[in-house]
Amino acid sequence: MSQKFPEHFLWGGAVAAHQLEGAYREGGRGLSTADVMTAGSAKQPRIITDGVLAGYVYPNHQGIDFYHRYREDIALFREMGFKCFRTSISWSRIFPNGDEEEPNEEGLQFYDRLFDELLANGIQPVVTLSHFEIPYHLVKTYGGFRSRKLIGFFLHYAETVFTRYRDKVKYWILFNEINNQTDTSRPIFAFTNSGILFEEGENREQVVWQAIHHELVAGAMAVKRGHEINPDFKIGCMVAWVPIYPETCHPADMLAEVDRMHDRYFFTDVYVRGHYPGYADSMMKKKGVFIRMEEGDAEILSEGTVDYISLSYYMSSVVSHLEDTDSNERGFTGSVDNPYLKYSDWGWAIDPEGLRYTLDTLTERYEKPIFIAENGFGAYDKLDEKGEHSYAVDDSYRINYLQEHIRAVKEAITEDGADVFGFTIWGCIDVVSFTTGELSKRYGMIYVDIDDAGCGTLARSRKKSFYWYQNVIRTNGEEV
Ligand code: BGP
Repeated sequence: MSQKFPEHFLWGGAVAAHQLEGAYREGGRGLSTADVMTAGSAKQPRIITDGVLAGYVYPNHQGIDFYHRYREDIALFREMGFKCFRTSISWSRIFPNGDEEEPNEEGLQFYDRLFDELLANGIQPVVTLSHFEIPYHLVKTYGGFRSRKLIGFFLHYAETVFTRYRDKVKYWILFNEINNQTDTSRPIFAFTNSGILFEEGENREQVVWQAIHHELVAGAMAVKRGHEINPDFKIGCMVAWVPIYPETCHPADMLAEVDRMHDRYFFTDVYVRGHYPGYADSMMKKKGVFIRMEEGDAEILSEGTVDYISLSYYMSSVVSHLEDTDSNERGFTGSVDNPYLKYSDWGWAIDPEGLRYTLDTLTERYEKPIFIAENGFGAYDKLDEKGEHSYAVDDSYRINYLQEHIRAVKEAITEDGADVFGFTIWGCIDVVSFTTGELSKRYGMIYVDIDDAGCGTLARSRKKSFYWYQNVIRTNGEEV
């Protein structure tokens, strides 16, 4: 087994349209779910307002103005040596309301320009169809994916962009972190995953899991249609992978871990194997859920299995059969402390071995190619005002985090036989944080001069990690 990363390993960076494009009302774009979420913080959850209201700060409206500055940013990605760049298409740029027949040509032209610029710089686009933003009209008129009608709207959108970019984009991702919404205690997840606003007193589990079924069907139909449009397409599912450890070796903790992991494995089981897993019935019963399936859904799932698994990895978490906590201090609701790990300022466990464990367990379960669509370290970066260095920020802490995680990926590949074909650092340029709406929760190797109130010059500057990652890519992971 080679001791190296594969020769054409796709090193790169990842972002999402709503977290950096800005220009939220330009080019014919319609309102999306991302546009009605206010700024928040590590302690203050974001508010979902009914439309865009005066007196609130909506950080996604401006993002970092990538819509107008993408050429400058792509030049910086090229300088780092990116082989690929993961972003998403803003669905409401293509279908402003989401239920139109005809697409918005201006929106299609923006992504033509963006993908052309990437390809001209030797960078492969990796494109997510739905990354936490659904046309707001679909939320207000149909209730988002709680309505089965969204399957048709999503498929029409997918067909449109698959056809338009069939010769520019090879790698596609369906729904970003489709599993987040299983945590129904945090409404932001159902809203951004499925465009669902919970109603007073309704059974949230029932609503969410029915929407999940619609998304699984829509995703499988999109995979099948995508392969008809271009047989070379590689289309993947995407799950937020937070491996769960049992708090002790008590057998009940182990069973609690198996139970909690079903909220992750369920998605890859369906998307990779093409059918609901054996534990689905008892899992749904325990949640008080009854999935309404239609004639033909089972076939659709079996005919639309994905080409690869993509995932985000930031942290691991711990479950105990004793603790019925619903605190999400540890990043994920119901997690308890791991005394062997350190935590970020946002309570996310720092666990590079957890990434190797994740890649190993997914490989052993599916033997499918894996793309690491997100891994990164959010931190309050400090500008080096004295200008003593060639870089604007000394983010050695981010380099350390990424070094350890890239080494874990290398071990999974070279020691454990994992077939990982790409790694994109989340927030390769500072963007709007999804969970908090902060710009000050920075992930980038590129610093952007903008603060949480949206004030700043938007000037870009290189951090220390910019030069570190440039060398990692240059040596194909030999020097990490
Ligand atoms: C994942 C999302 C990304 C990004 C990332 C970092 O959940 O897929 O869109 O937001 O987390 O999280 P945050 O931005 O909340 O710090």
